[in-house]
Amino acid sequence: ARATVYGYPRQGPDRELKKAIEGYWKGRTTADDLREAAAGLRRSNWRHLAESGIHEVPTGDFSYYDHVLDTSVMVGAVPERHRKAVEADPLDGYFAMARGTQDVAPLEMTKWFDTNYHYLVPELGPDTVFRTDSAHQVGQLREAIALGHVARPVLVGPVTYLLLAKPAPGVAADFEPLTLLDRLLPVYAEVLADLRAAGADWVQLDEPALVQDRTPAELNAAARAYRGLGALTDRPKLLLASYFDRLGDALPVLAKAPVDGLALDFTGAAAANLDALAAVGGLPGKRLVAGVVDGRNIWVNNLERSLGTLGTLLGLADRVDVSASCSLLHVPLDASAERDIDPQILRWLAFARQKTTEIATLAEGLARGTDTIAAELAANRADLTSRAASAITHDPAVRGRTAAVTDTDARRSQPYAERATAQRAHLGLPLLPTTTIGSFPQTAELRTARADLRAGRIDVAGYEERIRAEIGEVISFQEKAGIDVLVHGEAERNDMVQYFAEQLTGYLATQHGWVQSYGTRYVRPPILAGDISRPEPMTVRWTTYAQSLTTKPVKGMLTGPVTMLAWSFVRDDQALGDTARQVALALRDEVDDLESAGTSVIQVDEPALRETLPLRAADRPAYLEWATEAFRLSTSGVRPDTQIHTHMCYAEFGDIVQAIDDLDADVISLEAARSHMQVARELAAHGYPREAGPGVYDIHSPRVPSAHEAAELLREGLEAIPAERLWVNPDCGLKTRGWPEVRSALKNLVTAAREVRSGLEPTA
Ligand code: THG
Ligand code: ZN
Repeated sequence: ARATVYGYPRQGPDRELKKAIEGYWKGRTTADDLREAAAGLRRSNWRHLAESGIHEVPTGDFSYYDHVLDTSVMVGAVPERHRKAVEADPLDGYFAMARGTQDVAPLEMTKWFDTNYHYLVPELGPDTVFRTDSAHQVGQLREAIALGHVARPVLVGPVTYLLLAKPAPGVAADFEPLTLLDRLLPVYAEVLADLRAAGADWVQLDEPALVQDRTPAELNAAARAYRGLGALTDRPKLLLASYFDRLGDALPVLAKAPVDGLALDFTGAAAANLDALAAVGGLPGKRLVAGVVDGRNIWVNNLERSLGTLGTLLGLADRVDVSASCSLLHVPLDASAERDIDPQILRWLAFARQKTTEIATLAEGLARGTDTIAAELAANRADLTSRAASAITHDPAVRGRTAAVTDTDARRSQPYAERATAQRAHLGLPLLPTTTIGSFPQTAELRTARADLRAGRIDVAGYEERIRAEIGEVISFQEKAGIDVLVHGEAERNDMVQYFAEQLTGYLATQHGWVQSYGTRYVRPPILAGDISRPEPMTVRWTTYAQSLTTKPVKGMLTGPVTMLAWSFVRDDQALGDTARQVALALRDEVDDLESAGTSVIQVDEPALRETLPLRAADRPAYLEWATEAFRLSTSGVRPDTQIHTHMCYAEFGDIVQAIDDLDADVISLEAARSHMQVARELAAHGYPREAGPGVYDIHSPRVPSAHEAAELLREGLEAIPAERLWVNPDCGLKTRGWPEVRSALKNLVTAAREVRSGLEPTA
């Protein structure tokens, strides 16, 4: 058995790649500097892989920005608007496709399946002419071979590539990119021939799109694609890979394809691939790469269980190799770099480097017998036992409390209509009340203050003084601007998930656990390691300080339980719904404390509610059930006259309107400016009964909307939502914007609200 992986974190131990690329963008370094830095990172990644016992290393997975964008370049799918830039300079043209320029918009970006990685969406149409450019793939392969590695190029497969694409601008919205398959396959055939000529024995084609619900026509297209590629004579051996879920109906199709091997995920729900593979009679005469080490979580593998799976698989294929379930792109690089995590807990964690060692150990055990890895198995058993028996993962107080939760706990004490009356009387807001989503610009001074605190240049008291000063400015600006429901501005928070994770028991933050979100942007997802509790209030101090400065209501601001899970690494030893419930109860205490401290409006954001939706429709109702329950559990402990807000962004919400309704929040603010209030019409069509603030200021752009423009959007909103239930707010938080834009935009927004208000008949 051999050990392999499909991809590796690109950034380097100290995010050297981010620095190299951003330095090039700023004109501080040359293209050659960038190429050299990138080659150095690849060289060191391959060496690490080989030294930890990986026999076959991946190539082509390394990217300056995104591997789907690399695939678009490989097949010549450059949008018309970027062609000039690409012809003038391929590297700058590549970055123009990724980020846009002064004159042209970038490709759209969206989530890579249900991970937190974002890819650039290919734009295709009936006139797309594909053209082969195998330089990226061939270049990396040659480098690895020259360094003495056994290398396997990894490519996005043609079916997944087309299924991830969307119609180019100007192309009919119902155009199906998959209809281009027969034109695309010859390009893949040329790339395969080029890779073989460059020395590839095997090439991996990734088809994760086949783990989603697929129509018979789409499955037929996949079958046709691999019949075609399999029939080529001038080609390397083909390894057809899938991951992120079980294959379902696609498994028999792939098992029959005339390729030389399959790479299958056997972790989590994808463990169902095992029985499905047995049911089709296995893969006689073929290679099976078994993804038994979870490539998306950060927990040590259960080596004995994996060996059991591998043993079963030995009877089902000609040859069985060992891998992670998917590319290691989705986990941080190295747990041993963490200095602030309790050493006992650190032993439970496996980042990319630790996972490659696990894979190598499993391959060794499979090839030479488990005696050869007896020491590793004993250590692994001890780590698993320590985790299972730990007081951190089993807090009786938390367990007792979650077990005692009843349906009543997750329901407000009064129906919405009665709450709305009480809230109107309590808050006394005008028609079309104005508010913001929560954050105000994160200024250079705030970042400096945080850096000063970390470096010990200022103490906690000095830091908090700076935060209070900022809150004072934010409150005073909002009062002058005439906003009705104020916020404190979140000066004290960097990343909101990290901010709460740092204050909750059972949650770990990392120092170096960076994971690529998109391009050169990274996040450090915290780790839900144990049972979650809240030792003391987290936000009350800042909210009450802000409230002490004004007579207008100040909104309390929290991140909801579903988003806390979605943007963290979650436990694999209990159901997600159980973890969500623990987080929900901790947040519920915070909500109740805010209310007791005099906060009448409390917002609990759930921007990730839509993005965590399971890949397969059959799994969605159960998810939405626990997700909406967790939200209600966190917000239902308040009085009827306390107003609960929520906020969502980054997605289209048409298909989860029922779930939004089930949250039973009194007010929801949503991203809507770019889509001209589309979401307001979707809420109206559903009969959404509560208050809503579809955004009238697109904060993802530096453009400041005029008062007239905002008023036009408001009037569009009024066609769907009656004035008594319509709020006026931006699309999202303002932390990424600059103060000058924010000042003008919010003034215009208030002017628009007043203008539209004055044209309405007084109602109440
Ligand atoms: N927090 C967390 N996860 C997230 C988001 C978040 N996942 C989804 C979405 N939001 C991702 N969006 C971004 C936006 C900006 C950045 C990263 C992800 C970003 N990162 C800084 C960088 O790479 O330079 C580093 C930020 C830091 O220092 O913490 O700009 O909001 N958890
Ligand atoms: Zn938002």
